[in-house]
Order: sequence, then C-alpha cells, then structure tokens
Amino acid sequence: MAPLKFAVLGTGFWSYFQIPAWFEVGGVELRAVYNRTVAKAYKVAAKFNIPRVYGDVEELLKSEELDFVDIITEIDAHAAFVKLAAQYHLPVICQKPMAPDLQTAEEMVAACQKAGVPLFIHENWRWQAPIRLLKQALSEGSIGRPFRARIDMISGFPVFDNQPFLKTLKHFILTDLGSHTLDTARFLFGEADSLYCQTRQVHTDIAGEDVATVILEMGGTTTVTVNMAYAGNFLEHDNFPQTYFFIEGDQGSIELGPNYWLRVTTRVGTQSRQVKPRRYAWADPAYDVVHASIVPCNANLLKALKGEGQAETTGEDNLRTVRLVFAAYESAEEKRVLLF
Ligand code: 89Y
Repeated sequence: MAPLKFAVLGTGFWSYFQIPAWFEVGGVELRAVYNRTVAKAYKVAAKFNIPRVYGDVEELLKSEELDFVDIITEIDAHAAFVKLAAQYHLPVICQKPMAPDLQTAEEMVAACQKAGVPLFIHENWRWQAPIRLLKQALSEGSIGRPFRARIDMISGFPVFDNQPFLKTLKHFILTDLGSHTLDTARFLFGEADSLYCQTRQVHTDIAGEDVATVILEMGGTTTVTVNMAYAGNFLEHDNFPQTYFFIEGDQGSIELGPNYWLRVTTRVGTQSRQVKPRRYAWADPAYDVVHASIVPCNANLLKALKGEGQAETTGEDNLRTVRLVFAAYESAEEKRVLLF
C-alpha cells in the first residue's frame, strides 16, 4: 500500500514529538504543515524536511492531496479545524482534549458522522508500555475481580514551562491530565456508573484548578479513585510523568510503582518486573514514557485509517471520556455525586 499522505495542523510543543513518532511508525508521508504563526511552521518544516508550509488552513486543504490530517493545535482551534476537515471529506485525528466543553465535542463528533468522515482522538496515555502490561496482568485474572483501584498522577514538575498556555486555562488539570487518567481508568475498569469530584487551586498565578480528586464506580464493580496534582510542590517520588496504580482484587493485588515496577501479588507471592518504556532519540527524556506512547497510539490510528483494524480512541469513544471530565467539574461545583 502506498504511504498515506497527511498534513499536520499546529506546530507547537507536541508537534516536535508527534511528527517523529509518525516517522517511527512509517507508512505515511508528511506533505505539509500549518501554523497560525507561520514562522513556527517553517521551523518545524526545516527540522523534519516537510515540503510545504501554510499560514492558512483552507489554502492547505484546497491545495494538498491528502489522506488525513493530524490536528496538534491548542484546544480552542480543534472544533473549527475538525469541521473543516469534515467539509473536505478528510479523515481527521485531533489531539486530546477534544474540546473546551462537552457540547463542542459532541458537535465535532456529529459533524464527522454527518460527513461520513472518520474522527480519531490522539489519546496516548493508555498506550504507555507499563499501562499496557498492567492491563494484561489485570485481564489474565490472577488477582480475581478488581473491587478497588487507586490511580495517582501527582507531580511538582513545572508543566507550564513547556506549555505556558496551560496557565491560562480556566479548566486546567481535569481537561489536560484528567482526559488522560480518566480515559485510562475507562480502559482498565470499564464505563463509569457514578462520579464525585473535588478540585483545588494551589498555584496562585494560574486560571484553573491544579489539583483534582475523582471517585468513580466503574464497570459496576470497582471503586476507582483518581488523584491528580500539579501543585508545583516537592515530592519524594516525583517521577513525572509516571502514573502510579494500586489495584485490589478478591484474589490479589497489582501495583505499578515508581520507575515502572509492576508487582502482581497472589497466593503464591509477589512477581515483580520492570517495564521500562522504549527511549527514542527524538523524545524529551523528561517526558519519556509519554513520548514513547505516541508511537503505538499513532500505529493504532494508522491501522484504522488504512482499514486494517479498529482504532481504540475514536471520536465516539473519547466522547465518553470528555463526558467524565465535564461531569467532574459539575460534581465539584455542585458538591454532589453524579449518576450515569
Ligand atoms: O499536556 C499533558 C500531556 O498530554 O501529557 C503531560 C502534559 O504535558 C502535562 O499534563
């Protein structure tokens, strides 16, 4: 099969990793890049040998013959660009979080459904190597029925240094990180039956919340607590961006702890193994496990684009994650449990 031709819309921080991750997967040809500040697009084009650069999305869509587009812009541009791609009948990948609110996300999914255009969400967290292995250990059933789980993504890492716009988000940690952790919770434990959330703002120079605690009942069987914080404080085991898990089942327990140690404890004892992510030369070591996860995420989406398999994170599927994110804000604001 000929390589699929695509364009990247948005050349900020994440494009420096999503583009080489595409080259890692192979089977694609990056024809053009767009960025509102076109000088930034030229920089990325020069770095990755991309033939054409645009400062106008419609001009790009009119001029290029493409098989899909990959949107890596900031959140506020997602809806307009997804709808444009749908208008041009182009399959589209959109960076998480899908939209700044639930209604916009629903409109994006509906627009693509109406146009008969596939919409995929670039949601990479669930593709982290240690999390895939954790899922496998859970599915193998040795710990029995999981009745409770804790997911901790707590770090003092200065996330605003590389992504300054995060400071301006009125809805910060639940959209930025909750999109990932709640999606991962769905991946591991199924759909949510209820949700309760509390949020806090520790930084005084940002617009949104930087701490969130979400308690869910999932899959009808599991109580899941998701602890998130980017409070800029100091923590002994601060290994950004590693997520820690502790899962209790009626026959044992599973832990994914610091430095990717996966421990499965059953009647016969504890089996430990270290599941280090692959290190790529193009990745920023400070984001190792996340940057490495972009490769299998892209590979999964590419299979679907080629008609060779199902994508895990379709627009329709990710809408369920988006619903949880905004349900969490509603719960925190109204101080009540939401039932689904
Ligand atoms: O934006 C976020 C992401 O997708 O991964 C980590 C992050 O950079 C900060 O939460």
